[in-house]
Amino acid sequence: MKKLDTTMYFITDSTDYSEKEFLYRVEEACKGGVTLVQLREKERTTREYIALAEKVHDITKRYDIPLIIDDRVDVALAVNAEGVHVGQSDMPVVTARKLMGEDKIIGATTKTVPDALEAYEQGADYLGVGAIYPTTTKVKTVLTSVDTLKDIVNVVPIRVNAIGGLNKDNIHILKNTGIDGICAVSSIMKAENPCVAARELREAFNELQQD
Ligand code: TZP
Ligand code: MG
Repeated sequence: MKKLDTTMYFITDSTDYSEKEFLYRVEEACKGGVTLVQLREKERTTREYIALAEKVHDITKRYDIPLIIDDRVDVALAVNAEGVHVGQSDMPVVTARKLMGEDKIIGATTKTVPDALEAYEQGADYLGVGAIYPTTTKVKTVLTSVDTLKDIVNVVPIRVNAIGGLNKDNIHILKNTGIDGICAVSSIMKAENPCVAARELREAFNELQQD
């Protein structure tokens, strides 16, 4: 069985950090209880992406947290990461599944019900849906309404996470949407203390799920 808990899905952004500071922040987030880590690199060469992925994987393995590589099946395979995440302009889920095998985690970004259904049918294990709020992270995205998020949750049997501008003070908008977890970049990555930020965000989400 694949280990997959998307409750507190931390997506990295190494922009503006030295490698040492970046790896420190990733480890602090792991200590704070994130359940999944995605390495997201847009500017690095393949060689640099692999080198960094190996270092991040060394950390996540120590905390028994699956590592997902953004966009790149080759990099995921090269470092034996636990999974890959593909967007609408990346490799199709069905192709990623073929290359990665049944045991790896495959996630997809979807913003509409038809895209969500297609990703599910092609073998995705989870979906990321958003941006729910405007984001300061470098990404080509448009806002997705909470109603669309709910529609997606209702049509696919796989895990659905919300993404985009989420922090502990604004996730109340996700109450009763039926989502399985939240994805966050800045609110953990750029926090003064990523360990505390991860813990507080996870707790805020857990509370939202309870009452
Ligand atoms: N996809 C949709 S929004 C987003 C991605 C990768 C970025 C989310 O970053 P942040 O900093 O949590 O808003
Ligand atoms: Mg992508």
